Amino acid sequence: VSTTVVVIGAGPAGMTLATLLQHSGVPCVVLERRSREHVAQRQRAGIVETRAVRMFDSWGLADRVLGGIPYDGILEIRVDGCSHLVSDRDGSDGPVARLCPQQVLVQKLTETFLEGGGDLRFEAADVSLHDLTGDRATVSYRTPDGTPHALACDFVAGCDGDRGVSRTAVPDGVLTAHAFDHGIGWLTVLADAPPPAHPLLATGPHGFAAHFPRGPHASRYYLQCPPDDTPDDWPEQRVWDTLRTRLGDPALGSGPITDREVFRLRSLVHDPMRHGRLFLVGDAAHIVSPMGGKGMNLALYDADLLARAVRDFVRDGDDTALDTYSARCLRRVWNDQEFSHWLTRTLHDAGDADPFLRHLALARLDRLFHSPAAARAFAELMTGLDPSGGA
Ligand code: RFL
Repeated sequence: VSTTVVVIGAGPAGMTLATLLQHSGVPCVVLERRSREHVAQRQRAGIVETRAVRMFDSWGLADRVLGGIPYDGILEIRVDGCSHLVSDRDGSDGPVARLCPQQVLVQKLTETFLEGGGDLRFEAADVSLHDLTGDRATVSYRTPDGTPHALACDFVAGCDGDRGVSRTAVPDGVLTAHAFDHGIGWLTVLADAPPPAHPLLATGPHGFAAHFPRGPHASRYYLQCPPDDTPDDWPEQRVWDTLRTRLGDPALGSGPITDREVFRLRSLVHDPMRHGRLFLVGDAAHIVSPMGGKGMNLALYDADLLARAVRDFVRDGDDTALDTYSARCLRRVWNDQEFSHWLTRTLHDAGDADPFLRHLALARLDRLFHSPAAARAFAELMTGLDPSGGA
């Protein structure tokens, strides 16, 4: 059996790529390790940024795959209990960002792909990649009953996240991993509790906290904590008490907690994002710490570039965009890594860092709140649009 592209992973990267390939008339097969139900309820990101909305719009797919409501672009930053509003409005025309939880985007992409006759195989076990530098690659896997299968293809898209198999199929020494550990832990909590008026980031002497909308009656919260804490260190009452203190809001509404985990803030970039017929897409190639909300949005950007590159090759025999895929993606990845790192440092240093670093961070925030030029630069980074006009 053969196809043009085997897509490994049915998360945001894989389902965006598969849907765009289908839209371009390029045959593909998606292999996903987990069940459809499992993938459809995995909650992480909450905002599809302006650039990504315009990307789907350029394919005529924005209304089909993006539920949710337009995001008014306002972000609240609370410093020592004092509120400041910043905006992502950068003066450009076109559709704006949407409040669209990651699982809703994945569900809608999956529906769109399947309704279009797409070939999506859930619960594919033991996926492995072969002949990545040969004339044709092969991807083998097993169905849930253990039956082995193999798919020959022109290209493999590794959309299987940071812990997938695609990247491990690349021989040692081919990829360089640039890794950074911020030395910061975050407790993240999902709760059926009232969302904030605007996404909210708060910093102060008690540390960092954040509150994001995740639907009309749901919220995600973040609390800075020692990186080695476990969720058991954070019983419900401690979570709500600490949020009320750090957000400076004694009246903060609570609700049943539906998920709670602790993770380390880390950043990782693999360079290049290609090996022979294998292209790495999204988290399989790079991890961005969650501050700034870039991880999922970068995955969508990679998928768009790869879909266009494969389409050019299949339709016109033009491999230029395949050859420049990695460099074009990485330019955007480093830009967003820098934004995420800047915001992470600024909001944590403005909290409980040593006094010199604290004053530097407060000066950066003061500039953001009072300089139109600084606010404009921030808006540009939030929308994700490329001011140089590049894709
Ligand atoms: P995913 O979402 O990890 O999907 C990978 C898919 O591949 C499957 N898979 C395999 N399939 C077949 N064979 C194998 N061997 C396989 N191994 C894995 C998996 O089951 C899965 O279905 O990667 P993708 O598509 O690249 O998407 C990346 C995003 O999920 C990620 O960047 C974001 O969630 C990051 N992120 C956020 N991004 C934002 O843009 N804004 C946010 O507000 C935001 N919040 C977050 C986040 C990540 C978080 N975590 C994970 C720490 C909040 C949190 C808590």
